[in-house]
Parts: sequence; C-alpha cells; structure tokens
Amino acid sequence: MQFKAVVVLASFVAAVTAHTTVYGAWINGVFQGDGRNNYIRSPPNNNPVKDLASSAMACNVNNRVVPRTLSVKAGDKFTFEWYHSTRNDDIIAASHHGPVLVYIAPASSNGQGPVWTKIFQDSVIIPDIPAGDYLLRAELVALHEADALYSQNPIRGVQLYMSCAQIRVTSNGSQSLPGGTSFPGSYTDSTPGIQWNIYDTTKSPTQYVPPGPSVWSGSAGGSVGQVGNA
Ligand SMILES: *[C@@H]1O[C@H](CO)[C@@H](O)[C@H](O)[C@H]1NC(C)=O
Ligand SMILES: [Cu+2]
Repeated sequence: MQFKAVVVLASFVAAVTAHTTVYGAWINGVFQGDGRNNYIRSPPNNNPVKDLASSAMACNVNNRVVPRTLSVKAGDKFTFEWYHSTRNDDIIAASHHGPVLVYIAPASSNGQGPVWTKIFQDSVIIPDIPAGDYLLRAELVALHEADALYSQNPIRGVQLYMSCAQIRVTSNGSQSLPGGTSFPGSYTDSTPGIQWNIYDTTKSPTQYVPPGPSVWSGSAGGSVGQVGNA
C-alpha cells in the first residue's frame, strides 16, 4: 500500500514537471557525448524560466563556466538534443507548443548585456564569424500557459527553456555579430510572442511571431517557422 502511494505521488510530480532540458549536442551528425555540466551550462533540473526580468534569462539558473568547449567551424551543423526525464523520451510534454530559437554571444560576455545575436529560429549552421569562444543559446518557447503573463499571474505565463553550449569557432570569418539582444531585457510582457493564446481558434499558428529580433541576415541558418504546432 505504501509503495503504491509513493508511486502515485512520483507520477504526479513527473506530470507537473513535464518540462525539458538539453542532454547534449551533435556536430555534423556526430554526437559529442553527454553535455550536461560538461559543455552545457546545465540547470539543476528541467524547469522553465518564466520571470522575463531574471538573470536566468541568459543561460538558465546555473550560468557558469563548464569544463569542455566544443570546437566548430563556419558551416558546421550544430544540433541540440533535448530530453524530458530520460534520454530519447518524449523530449517535452505534447502540450508545450511553440518555437525553437538559437542565439549566440561571445563567451567573454558570460551572456550579460546586449551581446546576443539571433541566428536561427531548430539545428543551427555556424555562421562565418571571427574565431573565438562563444555561448550558443538554444531556447524552446512553450506557449501552453502563455495566454497569461507571469508578471500578473506567476503560476502561469510563457515557459522558456534555454540552454547555453560552450563552443570554440576555429575558422576565422569576417562577419561580425551585431549583438543587440539582452537576456534579461529584450523579452518583456509586450514583446510579440510572449503572450499568445494557442487555444484561441480564431488565431492561426502562422500568425504567431516568435519573441526577439528577426534572425540576423548574416546567419547561415534561417528560419523553420513554427515547431510543434501540429
Ligand atoms: C582573424 O582574422 C582577423 C582579421 O584578419 C585577425 O586580426 C585575427 O588575428 C584572426 N584571428 C585568428 C584567431 O586567427
Ligand atoms: Cu513544462
């Protein structure tokens, strides 16, 4: 009996924490090993960040230098592998509809200030930028409670799942990153794409505009539009 009660509680906890985080990365289709706390600045759990003013907007709640940096060059295809509670599971609860965005900033900034440039809205191609160390910030925007604003109702609001990988660009391109995007700062309650009701049948998902600037023109990546609105 007691065992059953524990199991029920455990599955309840699993249901309310049906969130997501990054397991690792692939470069040109080659898995780079478990990235957690290794080359990914992993948070301690898979919870979202919802407070748009929080310093966790940059690289989640545990932004610190981790041991490894992945070497890449311009043109490489970089893919983030996400998971929900175990690798190769459902990745994220099916309710969590929304876009995938990728930003980059020089690693020396530690993600602070208007240093971020949006380079993709799924996998990303490394742009032809100067050699150096960078933070590659992937972000899933889950809209299932985004009809409300966190600032007005903290139990609801958009759920942002961001994760920063440490990369070293070994090619030396000439396209300098414009930067200009700050985390926190660039997403506010009034930013398009932060408040959006996915259950409103009068709105088409194609009308949804992801938050933040448009993708930088120097990006080799482009946009795949909406992800997960099936
Ligand atoms: C990259 O190219 C710039 C401009 O040509 C040069 O100043 C810089 O030293 C080069 N960096 C590396 C790491 O090769
Ligand atoms: Cu969730």
